[in-house]
Parts: sequence; C-alpha cells; structure tokens
Amino acid sequence: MRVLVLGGDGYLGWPTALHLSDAGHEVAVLDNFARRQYDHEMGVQSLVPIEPLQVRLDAWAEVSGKRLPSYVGDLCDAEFVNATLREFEPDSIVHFAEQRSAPYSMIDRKHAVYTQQNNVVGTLNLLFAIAEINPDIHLVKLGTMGEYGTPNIDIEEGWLEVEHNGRKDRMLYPKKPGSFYHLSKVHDSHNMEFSCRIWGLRATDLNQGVVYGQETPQTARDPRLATRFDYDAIFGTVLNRFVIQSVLGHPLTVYGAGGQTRGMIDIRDTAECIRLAVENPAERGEFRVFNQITEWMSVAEIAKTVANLSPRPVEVENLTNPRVEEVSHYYNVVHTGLPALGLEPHLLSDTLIQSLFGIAEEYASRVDLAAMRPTVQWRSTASKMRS
Ligand code: NAD
Ligand code: USQ
Repeated sequence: MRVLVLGGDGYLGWPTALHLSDAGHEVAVLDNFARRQYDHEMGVQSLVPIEPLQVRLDAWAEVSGKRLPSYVGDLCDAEFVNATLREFEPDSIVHFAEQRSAPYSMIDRKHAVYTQQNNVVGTLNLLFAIAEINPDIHLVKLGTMGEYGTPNIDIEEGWLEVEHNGRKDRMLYPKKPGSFYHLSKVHDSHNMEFSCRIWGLRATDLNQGVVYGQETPQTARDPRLATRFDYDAIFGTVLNRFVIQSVLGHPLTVYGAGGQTRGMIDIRDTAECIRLAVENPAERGEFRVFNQITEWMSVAEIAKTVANLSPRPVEVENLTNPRVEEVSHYYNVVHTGLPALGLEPHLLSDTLIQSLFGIAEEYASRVDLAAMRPTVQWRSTASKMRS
C-alpha cells in the first residue's frame, strides 16, 4: 500500500514510517518540524541526539535500500495538503502531526490557542483534502485515551450503547478530557465521525495511552535512525522521565500521591498497531475507534517498578500536583479491537526498563536538570491573561 505518514519526523511517526517501510509498504513522510521548534522555544533537547530528517532518510536508504519521499510543510496550509495528496496518491494516511503535550497546551492562552488551531485546523484540512481528492483513502488518526478522562464507568472502544427514557441509541462515548491538548483530540474525533457519516469517508481513531520506550528493531539498525527521547516536564512522558531520573539519581517526580492511573503502550506496539490498522482498513462511511493500550498502571506503581530495578538507590518525591486531575479513581478499559486484528503486546518488562536505563546512562551528560521540575500549573493558565 502507499502510506503517507504525517508527523513522520516525530517521536512515534519516524519509527512507524520505518516499520511500515520494512513491512513492504511504499511510505512517504510529511512534517513541518514544529516539534524541533518547541525544543528551541523551551530550551530543551531530546536526551538521545536526533539527526535532521534528510540524514535519517539517507541512513534508511543505505540500510534498507528504500528511499522514502518527504514533504516539508504545514497541515494548516490547505493548498500544501491538497498538493501532497495529489502528488503521492496515498491509499492510507497515518496522522501523527499534532502538538501533543498537555502541559504545553496549558502554559497560557497563546499556547492553548496554538494547540487547538494547529490540531483541529490541520485535521480539518486533511478531511477536506481526502473528500475532494480521493474519499477512498483510509485515515488512521492518533487520538488519545485522555479524551475519555477517568469516568466512573467502564471505558468502551469509542462508542456507548445508551438507554434513556426507554429508548436506545449508539452514541460517541462521552468525553471528559484533562487539558486543552486532550480537548483538541476530542474536537478532531467529532470532526472525523461527522465526515464519515456525512461524506462517507473511512477513518480509524486510535485512542492511544502513554507511550514508553525509545528503540524499535528498525531504529536500532543505525544510530542515525534514532528517535527522540524526551525527559523534560513539558514533553517527557511519565515512564520515560522516571527512568532518566533514576539514572541521574534525581527523585522520581510523582505528582500528588500517584493514584492517577493511565493506559500504557510500548513504542514497538505503537508501530505495530498502526500497521494492523492500515492493513485492515475501516469500511467506507465507518468511524472505527480502537483503544490503543496494552495495560494500565497508576503513577505510584510506575515509580515503584522503576525504583525497584534502578541501578542506584532512588527516592520518590510526591510533588504538589501541578495538574487538575482525579488522583484516585475507577479505571477499566475495553481494548480488544487491536488484539483481534493480531496485536501481540510487549507488556512492560524488567528487560525493557533495563535497556532504557542503558540508553539513559549513555546520554546522561546531555540532561538539563532544571527541565525536570514541572513549571506549568493547570490552575494558572487563565490567570496569566490577567497579568
Ligand atoms: P511528536 O511531537 O514527537 O511528533 C509529532 C510530529 O508532528 C512532529 O514531528 C511535529 O513537527 C509534527 N507536526 C506537528 N504539527 C504539524 C503540522 N501542523 N504540520 C506538519 N507537521 C506537524 O509527538 P509524538 O509523541 O510522536 O506523538 C504523535 C501523535 O501521537 C500525536 O498526535 C500525539 O497526540 C499522539 N500520542 C502520543 C503519545 C505519546 O505518549 N507520545 C500517546 C498517545 C497519543
Ligand atoms: N506525571 C507524574 N509525574 C511526572 C510526569 C507525569 O506524576 O513527572 C503524571 C501526570 O500527572 C499524569 C500521568 O503521569 O497523571 C501521565 O502524564 P504524562 O505527561 O506521561 O502523559 P500525558 O500528559 O497524559 O500525555 C502523554 C502524551 C500525549 C498523549 C497522552 C496519552 O504526551 O500526547 O495523548 O500521554 S493519555 O495519557 O492516555 O491521554
């Protein structure tokens, strides 16, 4: 199949593009390098050095014999999106290309508006381009488990059978997201469902949990193929941060008591889930939702697991939670769709955590410890408007 990977220079988009290429698909990548800009803006960098996109593409051509075409531009530029679809003629589009940090979206009004504009407008441009150029294209879009929040009932895969006043209907599962970023994904999901229902498009929305890990079989083939590994309080995700903190002897920064529970997934499974979704497309008119997680853990459990395996003694520091979130709650998620297509998960293992310790040790000198402490307070996003 011809697969266009949007956000193909990012943490997940790059290894997924290589995984799809390795599986025999004709892959192209698109990116506007916004993620590299956020590093400059925040004064941080990936723990593992990453090469410019062209160097990565040359390296992949050397090791695999396959040269992936690249398209550099912004999804918010509708003409660029249309021209890319006309030129590459994809069968499937994998959409990773959004601003994906919850804390970044909660810095202030400017960052909240940027996040929603970038994510919602980019996805809308894409939906219009697909409808106009080839409605048969299958859109595989990265959503997030955080769209649901932490409701006091089981989380179904996207849809809920509702009985109200004696009548029944199948509705989109109600959403209770926890940041302006997570809200942008809710808006995307509604726009996608609308486009499938009204225009007959086909889309798969992958509500993914927190990703951990840094290496895939493809990125391990050459150091120039490495993907990013973020540890800072804005872009670093919880398990990756705890691994790096433990290697540096920094206390593990558990927000609050750590009772908040999140769905998790290994980066290798992310790439495999995308392959499965691409190779088993949704029907025309279908808005299909999968919950892309393999297990769930509380933040306190993640800290304990990392601390127990750490090469040196570690402390856990229970910081005042900078976010507003349920810290003790019910959590039970249906996630049967992707295993039904053949996913065989890599559950969190001692071996994986130990391999991450090795990566963190190797690049520990690149860490700026000041970037480890959370600086964005959920409750003060709005009050900054008054200052
Ligand atoms: P990332 O920031 O590393 O990658 C996103 C890429 O998209 C970046 O390279 C960025 O430059 C590009 N991009 C952003 N806006 C763009 C635009 N308007 N036009 C073109 N390119 C643009 O993020 P990631 O961690 O790889 O996440 C990828 C996707 O997966 C995101 O949509 C995110 O919400 C979702 N997701 C990530 C995680 C996680 O733990 N990392 C978990 C669940 C869902
Ligand atoms: N947390 C800590 N200490 C830390 C960092 C985080 O206790 O040092 C806690 C947070 O309070 C939160 C949980 O860990 O309860 C997860 O935080 P995170 O920063 O790892 O993940 P999150 O902000 O939810 O966002 C990440 C990705 C995002 C994706 C989401 C999946 O950045 O793109 O959508 O995971 S989900 O959480 O399922 O919505």
